[in-house]
Amino acid sequence: MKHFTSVKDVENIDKLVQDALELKSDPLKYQHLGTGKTMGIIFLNPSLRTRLSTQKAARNLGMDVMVMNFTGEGWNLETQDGVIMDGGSQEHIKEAAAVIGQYCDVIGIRSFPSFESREEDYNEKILNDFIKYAGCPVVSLESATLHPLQSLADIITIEELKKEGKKPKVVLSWAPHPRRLPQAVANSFAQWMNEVDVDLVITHPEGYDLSPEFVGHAEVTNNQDEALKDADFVYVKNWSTYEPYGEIKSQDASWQITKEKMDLTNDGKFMHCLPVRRNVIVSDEVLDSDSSVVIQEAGNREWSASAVLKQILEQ
Ligand code: AN0
Ligand code: CP
Repeated sequence: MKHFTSVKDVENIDKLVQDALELKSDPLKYQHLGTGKTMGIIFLNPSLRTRLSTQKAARNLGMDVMVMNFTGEGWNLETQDGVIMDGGSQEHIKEAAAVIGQYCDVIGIRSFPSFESREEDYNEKILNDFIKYAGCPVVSLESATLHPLQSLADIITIEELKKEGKKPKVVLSWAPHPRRLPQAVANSFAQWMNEVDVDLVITHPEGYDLSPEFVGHAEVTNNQDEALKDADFVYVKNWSTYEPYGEIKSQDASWQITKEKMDLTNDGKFMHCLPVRRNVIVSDEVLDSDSSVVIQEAGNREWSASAVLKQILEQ
């Protein structure tokens, strides 16, 4: 694997999941692969899980790690080409990415959408500029439109929990949130689920359709109760609208995941990437119950990052 920005960079998902599970059972087995190498982990936005799990994964593979928050610590980055830089930005992404590439063998970058233009966000300008100018492998730590390390951890979790001999029914459900959130986690989950052997249903209020390129062959319904019937996994996430771009059209509290909703499922597991707002997205009762697997899912972030970094280091 050269770069890791979406499921399209993965040659064989089963092999990647098997690598992750092998590393989970023997975390230091491939420590020799990264000895003498350095990973740079760059954040343009906040993070808990990605920041810690990626560092841990890189260290387990023998790499040295440098973490840098650009907000407040780095120079303000200019991302537009051909601009006169007489405003608030001190450094262009061309130099910044190239310089980081001088110190690193692998770079991880988190960069949320700006929501200024859908075209710009969906063109993944910042991620692609890092790939273009850094001159080393680049791993997305959540980009404007996708969060592949999260989706891989989600697949690992489903693999660990699915019932023997039954194709799992997986429901991706929208839930309300007071802030405008990216579509990245939902896009990415749908994109990966389209590539594995599950029945995928996506449910959201009217007006929240995701980009068709990520919905793929999923069944889509505006009836959440109908979607939840017999679900084995309930993957919950808020996102803002794709069309028109980046709006909050609904705060309908009836979409919150409660015990009554989980009772519609086939003893389904509640999944969420975290961070999650309690009693907005999901009730305490569900999040604190045995049906919630969010901690196992977050734990698997270490193994998704480990498997990806292993395959990059093996190149
Ligand atoms: C971010 C999002 O929705 O993309 C990060 C999730 C991993 N969530 C928030 O900003 C709350
Ligand atoms: N799920 C996830 O990516 O969490 P962080 O934003 O805390 O890294």
